[in-house]
Amino acid sequence: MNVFYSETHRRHNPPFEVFDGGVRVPYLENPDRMDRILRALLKSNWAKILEPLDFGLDPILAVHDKEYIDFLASCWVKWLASKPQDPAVFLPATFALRRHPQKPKSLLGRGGYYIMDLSACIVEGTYEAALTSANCALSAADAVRGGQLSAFALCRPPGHHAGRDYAGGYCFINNAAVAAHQLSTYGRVAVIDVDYHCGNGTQDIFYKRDDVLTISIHADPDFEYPHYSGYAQERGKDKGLGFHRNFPLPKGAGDEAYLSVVDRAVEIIQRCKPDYLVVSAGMDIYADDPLGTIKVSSTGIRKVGERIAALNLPSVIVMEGGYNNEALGENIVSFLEGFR
Ligand code: OKP
Ligand code: ZN
Repeated sequence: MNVFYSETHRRHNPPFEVFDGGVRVPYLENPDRMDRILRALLKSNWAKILEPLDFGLDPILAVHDKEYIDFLASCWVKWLASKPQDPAVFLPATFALRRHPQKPKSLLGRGGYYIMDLSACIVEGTYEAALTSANCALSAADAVRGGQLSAFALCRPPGHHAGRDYAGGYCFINNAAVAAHQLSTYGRVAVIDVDYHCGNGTQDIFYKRDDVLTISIHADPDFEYPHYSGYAQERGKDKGLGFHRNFPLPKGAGDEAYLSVVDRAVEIIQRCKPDYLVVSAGMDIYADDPLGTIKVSSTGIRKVGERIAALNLPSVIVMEGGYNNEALGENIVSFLEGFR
């Protein structure tokens, strides 16, 4: 299986994120995650690691707002120029309520407009890393478009929380959405998101579209991040009505509960008869994940991969979350086994 990966992700390495209550903790979405995954892939003997191609900004601007991307591109230089007391990371301390339409021009005003939370820290290399991450997804889409049955985009930073014009939850550019939109120019696409957290950005981006079916299985947002989307009654809008599904799960859901929801999602995808599949593969459903509360075992993760792979669709698998670094490599390799 072709795996698209670049070392550029290392340029995005924030020294901390801020948890509830204002506590600074070491950044969970760290470069070591990729090292663990690479090590496991190399051991597997079937992964072919390739550099992504550069697809330029057009496919990114097809799903993201131009002013938002400009903000990501210019944020760091403006932040340093503003002579902040602690320049370590750019993080706003105010957040816009989008029901008010104002978009201020100041850097911190824009930050609070475009950033959803205190885990989407911007540092010097964030933009470059996010662009390269999206290029990994586009390269995988290109491989699948070119006739490969599957390809893995080893993306970092992840993407599924990023919407058309916002960053959040370690995500800046929505890699899966960029790939899905690209593939939608050739046929119908389904996106299945098995990250522990709701893929709110992907949901938002395709919410009014009937050519990209989106499904997310995740912890109930009533208690879990991202809190404001991912409820079962959200099913798309206008022409897109019926083309989005959420499957919220309670704390403690195990293999059996999780797999039965995967089966339902697989049926919905089959009924839609897509030409391509994009999988947002977050491994934080794992029982011992430090952010997760649902309890899928490593064997369960393998079965999730197998059941999705059984759709037998040309598939782009995109790396999302997963924070138990010890187990991350083996979990994603087990997940991918079904697809090769
Ligand atoms: C990204 B991905 C809550 C802190 C939440 C953001 C989590 C982002 C997860 N106490 N921090 O979906 O794995
Ligand atoms: Zn997650």
